[in-house]
Amino acid sequence: MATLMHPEVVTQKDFLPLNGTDYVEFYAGNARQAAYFYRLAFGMKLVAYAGPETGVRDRASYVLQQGKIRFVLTTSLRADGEIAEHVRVHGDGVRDVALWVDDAKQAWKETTRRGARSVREPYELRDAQGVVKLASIATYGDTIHTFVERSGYSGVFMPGFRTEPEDRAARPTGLLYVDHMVGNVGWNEMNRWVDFYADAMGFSLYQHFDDKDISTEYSALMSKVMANGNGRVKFPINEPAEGRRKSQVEEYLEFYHGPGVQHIALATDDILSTVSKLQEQGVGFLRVPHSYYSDLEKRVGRIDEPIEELEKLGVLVDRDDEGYMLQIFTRPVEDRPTLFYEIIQRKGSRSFGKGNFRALFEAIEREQAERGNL
Ligand code: TYF
Ligand code: FE
Repeated sequence: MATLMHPEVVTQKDFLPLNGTDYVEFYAGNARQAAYFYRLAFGMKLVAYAGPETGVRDRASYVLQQGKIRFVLTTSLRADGEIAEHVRVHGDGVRDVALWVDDAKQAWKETTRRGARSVREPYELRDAQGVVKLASIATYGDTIHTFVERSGYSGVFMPGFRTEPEDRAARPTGLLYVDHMVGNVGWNEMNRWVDFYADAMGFSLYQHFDDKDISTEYSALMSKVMANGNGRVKFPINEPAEGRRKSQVEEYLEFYHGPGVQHIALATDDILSTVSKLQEQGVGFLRVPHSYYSDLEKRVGRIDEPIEELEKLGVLVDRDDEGYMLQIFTRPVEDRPTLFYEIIQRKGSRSFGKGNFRALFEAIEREQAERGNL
């Protein structure tokens, strides 16, 4: 059974108030080319840059933005060091899920006091546009959370970055904000990380799925969705479960060499338009069989979108007692079968697509089999 919790009934004071996701930082082997992919395929605009030209000697970082979504792509300019090592072990991947707070020092104090491991003590960056205060803690694998306090900072991103001229190459696709970001963790580690988000960060259980919700003929996983007090930040945590063959989470762990961010769900308010553009711009999506669409109306009832349009694009639909939602998943966006994206449009529903798990996971397994990893 999937269980739905209502965080707004919790009345205790939130010791870690979050305004939302501030940025997602990726470490990449070639950030300039990765940025080009996100600009032309996903439609994010290059807004800021830091590197040798701005006085940074060891790295280059590209800041991309669309709606409230902000990605930072960082590459190492050296053979060794934390960035190069991250890329050597994991390939390109998410290093930092940064969270926007009103008080970074307080966020760091409250979380480390409750058992979070500090990665960087509170510090400040300053330029003519003002000050940004930061501090970082560790989460699963080599992933971190940086707390970002922007107290009136008026620059485009952060001190140390130069503003880029209007990006005319980017091809916007209508993506608006990060809906959720999913972590894959190791065997039997889900509850440990659920406890971390509850104890150290004050999150609560929002929904959970057991291996019966999520098992296909072959493979299985378990998932719990943790959400912060105001529900703006949602982190599902997956672990592999024993099945007949290798689960998608195991494949991820093998190729990423440990826990890490599995998928980032990006919200749109017009999924048909967004997904059409993404497909025209070369983004590859998973496909489910025709039978999914012949059964759809029976399963979810009447919806605004024509079913032929949904089928043409491969968009999936799920309904709960509050409304419905539409979602679709990209293929992995790298050579390693690690990170992928979800495009999601919510029409009242808080679902994560439980009704689609079977069709979706079978589609993932067909691709796993093509890679020889099932
Ligand atoms: O975020 C979620 O929970 C949904 C479902 O490997 C999901 O998007 C869960 C695991 C997975 C792919 C999708
Ligand atoms: Fe998701």
